[in-house]
Amino acid sequence: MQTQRLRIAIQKKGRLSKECQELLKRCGVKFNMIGERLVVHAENMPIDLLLVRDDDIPGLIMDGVVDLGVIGENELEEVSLERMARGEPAEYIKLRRLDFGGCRLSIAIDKDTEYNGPQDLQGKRIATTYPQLVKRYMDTLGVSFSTCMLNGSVEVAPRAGLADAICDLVSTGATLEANGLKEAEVILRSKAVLIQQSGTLPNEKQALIGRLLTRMQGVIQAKE
Ligand code: PRT
Ligand code: ZN
Repeated sequence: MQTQRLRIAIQKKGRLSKECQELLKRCGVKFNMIGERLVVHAENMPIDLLLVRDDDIPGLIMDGVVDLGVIGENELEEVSLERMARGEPAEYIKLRRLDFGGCRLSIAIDKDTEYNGPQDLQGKRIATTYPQLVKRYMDTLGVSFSTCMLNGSVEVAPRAGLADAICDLVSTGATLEANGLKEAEVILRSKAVLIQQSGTLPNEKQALIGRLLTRMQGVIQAKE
């Protein structure tokens, strides 16, 4: 389905949504978020915003369904590895890193357990929502392990006896501390990024993306 309007997928509700909407507004895109709409039309530019779960954004870009998307690098890289493993298209163009959504993906263990390096993780079971990123990291270290896939409550897995360690997103570290865990390895430092589908877009769309990027540059620099 072709449309002349530029389609941008953003997170509907969550840690990236507020700052993402603010950034677009500062770039001069006028829109009104009302109700539970999936698509919101910009009032002053040929742009449609698609409000979705963040998990869906990489796939929408890689399948060429939307033109642009804003997504955390952690999610983007996990989906990309997952799709490559399945032989599905996993291409995208990273337009720019943004100044929000910062966090790290870390392996954490019981705070009272001594830790001397990755070898201490040998043969351990690691609970995570990011099995591909964990595997990539552990493979480069040559450390074998097993996973326990959890889409939520990852931090309680060791206490619940489901796993020996976890690999989850950390920002302040308060969640780890509250669960008696400590960071052992940082496997990825992530921020929100603006990505574009890898297909060739009509000239007008590409020109509009160019204008948005120029404005974004100004907006982000002004904040620094
Ligand atoms: O509903 P939807 O699927 O769209 O949202 P979601 O629940 O999957 O994602 P959401 O909104 O929680 O996070 C979206 C993105 O924000 C993530 O993919 C990251 O790129 C980024 N981000 C930045 C974070 C954090 N910081 C973060 N701290 N995502 C999650 N957390 C969680 C973490 O999982 C842990 O539970 O916060 C807790 C740790 O925080 P601290 O401060 O206690 O260390
Ligand atoms: Zn999600």
